[in-house]
Amino acid sequence: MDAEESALRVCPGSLTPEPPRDLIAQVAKRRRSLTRQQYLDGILAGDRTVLAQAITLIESSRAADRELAEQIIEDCLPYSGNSIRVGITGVPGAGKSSVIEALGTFLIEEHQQKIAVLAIDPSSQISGGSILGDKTRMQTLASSEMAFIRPSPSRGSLGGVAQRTREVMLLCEAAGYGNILVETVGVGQSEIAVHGMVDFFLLLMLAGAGDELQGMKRGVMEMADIVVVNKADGSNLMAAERARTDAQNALHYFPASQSEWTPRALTCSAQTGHGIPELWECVLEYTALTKGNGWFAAARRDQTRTWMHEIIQQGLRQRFEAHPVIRKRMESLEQEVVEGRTTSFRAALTLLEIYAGRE
Ligand SMILES: Nc1nc2c(ncn2[C@@H]2O[C@H](COP(=O)(O)OP(=O)(O)O)[C@@H](O)[C@H]2O)c(=O)[nH]1
Ligand SMILES: [Mg+2]
Repeated sequence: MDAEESALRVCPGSLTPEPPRDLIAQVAKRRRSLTRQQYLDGILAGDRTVLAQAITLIESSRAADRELAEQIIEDCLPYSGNSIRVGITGVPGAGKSSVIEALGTFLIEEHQQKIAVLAIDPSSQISGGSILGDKTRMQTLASSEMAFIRPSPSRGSLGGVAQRTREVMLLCEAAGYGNILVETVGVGQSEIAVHGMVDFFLLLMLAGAGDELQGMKRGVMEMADIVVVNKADGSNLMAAERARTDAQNALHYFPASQSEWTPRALTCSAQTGHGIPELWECVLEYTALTKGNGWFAAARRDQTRTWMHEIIQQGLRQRFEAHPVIRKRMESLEQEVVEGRTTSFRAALTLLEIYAGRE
């Protein structure tokens, strides 16, 4: 029994009258956390347990965890970037998780490549996470040594969740995952967040599910490098092919991308595996083209610049909202605005001046 264990086994009736609670907590904590170097070594060795622990630090709201997380990210940075980052969007039920399962299994079995699956799901804050749904859809991947699946953090704003996912992506790359798939639900801003962190963006659609609902009209299609109509199997085969032709026609209306890539429409079935190799072939073709013409690297540089500005904005907002005087004045000024005693502009300016220390 070592010193730590004996500390944990202090029992009533011993010389210590009270169980040393803080000592127990400290010991428990020390057992969990590794040193900065141990984290880096573990991640570089591809240790999934260490990787998962590091991600927990990234997602933690404790200042000390955050600080260690920043250090780990910094240490991993020189080893990151060597991957293909693919974003997958589509309405709930389109089959994103199933396609990821099929694609991931294909990559592992046919190409012996490692794959990491991350998710951004703002709705998980309400539903408590889509973890279960996803894990049951990804059974083969979940049990494979070559795959790492991490569901969406269930706390924080979309901006915060997106930032964490970007950081997680870097750690996964350092851990040797050459293929990163980021799944997002087809609602609102999350697609834009995912588009801003991946190299290749895939829109998964269903035949006959209503184009409007599926993002044709919401500009999501304009972001897509590939549109894939899923569930092209059984009696749905013809309908899927028609939907593919429609999507292909719709893609023609968008202006040519600077990447020189012409977006395509395909069909696939996560169930039969139809179209999965072709889908991946498309990703590889895109990568070869854009690495050749410089777009791949330029887009990533752009993303890191935008990311920096987003972190600044988030930080400013947090500091502003946490400022004690602002908190005090916010409510009364809001009231004045609502009652028409002052303008929104004047009230906002007053708060900004207070924050800048000029009032
Ligand atoms: N017939 C058929 N069903 C599928 C296919 N892909 C997914 N599904 C089913 O569609 C439902 C939703 O799939 P899921 O992967 O959870 O969709 P997600 O919400 O987009 O992640 C599940 O019941 C799947 O079994 C497919 O290719 N063919
Ligand atoms: Mg899913």
